[in-house]
Amino acid sequence: MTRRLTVAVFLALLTVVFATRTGVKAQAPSGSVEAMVADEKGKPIEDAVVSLTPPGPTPATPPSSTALMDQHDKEFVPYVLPVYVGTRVTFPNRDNIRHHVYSFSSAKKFELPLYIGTPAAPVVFDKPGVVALGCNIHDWMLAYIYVLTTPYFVKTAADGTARLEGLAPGAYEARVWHPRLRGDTDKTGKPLPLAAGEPAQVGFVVSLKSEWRIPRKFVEPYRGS
Ligand SMILES: [Cu+2]
Repeated sequence: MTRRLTVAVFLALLTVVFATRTGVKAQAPSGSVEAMVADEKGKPIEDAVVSLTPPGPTPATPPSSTALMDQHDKEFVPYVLPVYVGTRVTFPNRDNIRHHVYSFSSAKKFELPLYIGTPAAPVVFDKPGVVALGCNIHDWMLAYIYVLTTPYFVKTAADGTARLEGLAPGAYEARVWHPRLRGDTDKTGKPLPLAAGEPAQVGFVVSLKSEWRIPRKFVEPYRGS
């Protein structure tokens, strides 16, 4: 083979390799899911977490980004924060009074003693499960961090819907969780085959326990700060 021919063959091969790589990247097939969560009467349920367990292993590395659980106007924001196991969460206090955040939940027992501003170190949620948050000063403050074993999840909006995009096609299993879910999340599992193109649709009809929270209006006049 002449030198010129060798170079030509090499260049041609390189082009093929590049084209294939670029093509794969540009056309990587990805699937999406449209979820809907409602109660038995068809009323949409907000703050439900729909999660998808992939057919293969989930990424082992914890996410590098830090999630936020704010305290604003003496409430936790958001009310429900779903995170992938290993996620760091910071608890910035946007109020000009002190909060004392704690949890007694077995998935993460911790406390951030009275503070203003952002605590120096985030809290790492390294065990799956439900972590109920409270504040020692303001009894009505309540929120949940839901620690998942899959990075594929989404929270429903006020209309009960949620959309998850950019998933590799495959045979997933979908589940739903809500702080007041009656029953076990594991029993809500249903197969969800995902193909590229048209979004897959999944619906959950769930029953919620009635809510009991310490009414803020009765407590606040006496313990306002
Ligand atoms: Cu507080």
